[in-house]
Amino acid sequence: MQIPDALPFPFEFQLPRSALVIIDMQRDFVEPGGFGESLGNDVSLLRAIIPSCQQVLAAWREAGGLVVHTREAHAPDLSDCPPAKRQRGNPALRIGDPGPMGRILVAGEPGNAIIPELAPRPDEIALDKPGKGAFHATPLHALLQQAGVSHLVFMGVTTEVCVQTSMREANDRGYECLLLEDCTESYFPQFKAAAVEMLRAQGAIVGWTATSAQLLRALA
Ligand code: TIU
Repeated sequence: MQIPDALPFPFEFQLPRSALVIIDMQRDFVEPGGFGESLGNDVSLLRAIIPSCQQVLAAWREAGGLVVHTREAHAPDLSDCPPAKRQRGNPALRIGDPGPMGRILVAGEPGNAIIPELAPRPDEIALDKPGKGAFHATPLHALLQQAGVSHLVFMGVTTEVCVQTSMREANDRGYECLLLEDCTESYFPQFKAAAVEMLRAQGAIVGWTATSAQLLRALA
């Protein structure tokens, strides 16, 4: 398969060796009352990508591709949350504090769940990750290696934080990475624009970008 109009040049992939990686589309970031809003952000911006993410997820499932969902989530005793991460800045709510949707960024709490629109199926990989990147302190690399995956298609939030970190981690581990531009969003549009440009700069130094329509054409 090929996305001929991917940037900065065509992206070639084989579905059996590819995975769709959906980063942190969880209530904490996408719905009011969660961690994202506690950092002072307008979460409505992020909700705008849900329909295009749903379309891609449906097409990827239909084609039989591997799907990975991640959640930024900590153990209830916060043993996997470095004090530096918990204490940084002056947020209204810190990781582990009780919020309107349960404890902020704690595994198993209502706010930590992936939004119902993109809920994982039982046969899909759903990973809790304590870091911004999906490879830090998770079995993701081992699971992908076991499945023979070499190419990753990314969606999710936020573009310049968890998505970009995960793509850089993946790139350093030898994966060919593609970001779907209209399936990722930031609380800061200028940060999204900059992240998209820098990832594909210098001859795809981190990876490629494409639109969901371009990927859907390749899958059709
Ligand atoms: N998932 C993710 O991006 N976590 C963040 O903390 N993002 C922010 O933009 N804060």
